[in-house]
Amino acid sequence: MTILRPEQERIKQSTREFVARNIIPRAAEFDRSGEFHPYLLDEARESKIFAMAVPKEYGGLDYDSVTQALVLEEWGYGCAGMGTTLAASILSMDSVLVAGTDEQKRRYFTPMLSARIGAFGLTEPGAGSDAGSGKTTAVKAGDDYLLNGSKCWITNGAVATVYVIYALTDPSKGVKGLSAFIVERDRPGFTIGTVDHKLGIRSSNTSELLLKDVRIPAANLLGKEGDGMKIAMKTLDLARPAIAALSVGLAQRALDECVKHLQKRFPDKPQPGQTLQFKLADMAIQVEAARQSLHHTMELRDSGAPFSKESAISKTFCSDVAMSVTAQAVSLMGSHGYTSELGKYMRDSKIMQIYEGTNQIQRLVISRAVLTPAPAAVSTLKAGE
Ligand code: COS
Repeated sequence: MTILRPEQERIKQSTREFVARNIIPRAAEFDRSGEFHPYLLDEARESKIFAMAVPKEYGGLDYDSVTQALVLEEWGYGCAGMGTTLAASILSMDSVLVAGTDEQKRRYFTPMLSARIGAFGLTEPGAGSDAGSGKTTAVKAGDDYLLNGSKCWITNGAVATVYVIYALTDPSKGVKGLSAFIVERDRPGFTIGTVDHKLGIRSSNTSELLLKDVRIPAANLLGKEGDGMKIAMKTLDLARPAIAALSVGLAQRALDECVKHLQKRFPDKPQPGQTLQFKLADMAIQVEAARQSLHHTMELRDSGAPFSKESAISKTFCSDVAMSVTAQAVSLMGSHGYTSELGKYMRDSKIMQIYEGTNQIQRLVISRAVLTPAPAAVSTLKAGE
């Protein structure tokens, strides 16, 4: 178990209270409706939690990485859909942290201080796992760029205020012609396409983005033309542990609900049979090992050491644990499991193995690191580098 500092303990406790008050009571209803509810943003405004990754100099909470993991675990415990809204907004901010100038950071982060959210637009119909093969273009037009194309499966797509959009400034160079841009929601020509209906995380929004001659100033380019793939990869290194944190929350919730159910069902039998005891123990081992893998990655991240491999390991391990523990919880509870909230945890867990890079892609990243240990996988890119 990670020994938390008093400040981390306090934040964990206050987040737990926030989640118990505002998230858990509405989770089933939002899951049923399958829609994002702005209610959450209203409730979160005062706490500034959507700015927990924003550095102090831009007015944010500037939480260290372990503390961010603690918060996201609690949100995942309450509702992984609402947790996804928070995690995806931070994902988009990570691109700006990686490559933004001071002015761009101020502009992008300010809305987060009042619980506005961002979205990260990399994926396209023909560019999912193969992130570098998108078709969206950004053509220079005087002092501006004109963006054309589409993005799909974008978390927060229809509900964000600001976006980081990846587009080709030089299609002839392939992945080396990819660039990253800040795009504000109210730019003419920027519209929302299909809103996806999902198996899980149904309280989060996932949408298609359509860009038709969207004009943005050159000042919205992050880094230099052609930096896009590197910015995206560094962003994903930073962001993948957030999925690990939601996964740990999901797995812990399923375990707790299982225990609660057993204690309620057999009130005169404080100890279930040994078969069940061993199953619960195995679930607890998985949850705790997953949490430790995540905290280790977060400590590395804050130390400035390379953490690309560990980021992929914790994302893969924690999401596999979430899938396994939530499915075991349903099995252990039988019909009760299948008809209760446990079903939601299992549905919510599946996406953890898919988004922000499928677990197959993570295994590719991990195996490359194992086969060719890098001297120093860079984790930050200075503006203009
Ligand atoms: N940090 C910094 N730079 C990185 C990097 C990292 N972690 N990983 C790769 N790069 C750089 C490489 O160094 C290379 O640049 P150079 O050619 O200048 O050396 C460039 O990025 C391309 O890397 P690579 O050749 O490894 O790219 P591949 O096409 O082989 O793809 C994978 C790499 C598959 C790992 C990548 O496409 C990927 O992560 N896909 C999943 C995308 C994803 O997670 N999507 C989810 C979106 S959010 S829901």
